[in-house]
Amino acid sequence: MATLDALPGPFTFDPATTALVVIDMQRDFMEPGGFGETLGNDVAQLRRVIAPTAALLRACRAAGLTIIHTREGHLPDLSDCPPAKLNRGEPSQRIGAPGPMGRILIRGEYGHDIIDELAPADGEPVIDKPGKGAFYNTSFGDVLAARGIRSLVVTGVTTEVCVHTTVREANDRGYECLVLSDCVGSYFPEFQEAGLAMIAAQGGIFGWVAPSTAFVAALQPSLQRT
Ligand code: TIU
Repeated sequence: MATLDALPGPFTFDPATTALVVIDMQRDFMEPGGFGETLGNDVAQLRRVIAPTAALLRACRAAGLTIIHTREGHLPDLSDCPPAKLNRGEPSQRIGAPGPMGRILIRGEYGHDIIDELAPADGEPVIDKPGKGAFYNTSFGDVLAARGIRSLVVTGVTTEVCVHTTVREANDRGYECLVLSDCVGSYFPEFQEAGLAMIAAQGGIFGWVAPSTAFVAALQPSLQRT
């Protein structure tokens, strides 16, 4: 077992039953011309997440930790996109419309894939999800169960949308979730702060929060064993 200082208190985990989850680090959210920008967001807000997450991935791969990536997106015929999602708001381009990185938020398009800096390694599962949460209409729960995973170390974008939805879904299913504060990002600084505070408030109502350096330091003993 390993332990690190976190909010609201120490987070204890067994690396053998812990997975790093990297949520939706896709060009559609991170790069100009994608889904995030069509919603009116400044995608530059998310860039600071890339370097610490790349370092975290290196450490987790060296430690042999289970690593799972997710991508939000829809089938080319949009049959898995509810009208409530497709028609909401006044985006500059709707889901499925042609953009500079291919059709917006559509599986198989260049914009839908994960950014080069955080590309999945061979053998790391990539969960395609139609919603904000990683469990809804996906194999995520089965993948976790098959590997005996009990704890999730959660990273990715955006803090208050797909990260929060996934942590809430995971918490209700009995997983212990540690959210790494420097490896999650929001288009809104105030939502980043509130989103992290909401995880750890009330004695850890959804989970724990810590910087990635604290988690990597706690992994070091398992690195030395390998
Ligand atoms: N819009 C926004 O902040 N996020 C999303 O739509 N999806 C994810 O968070 N991945």
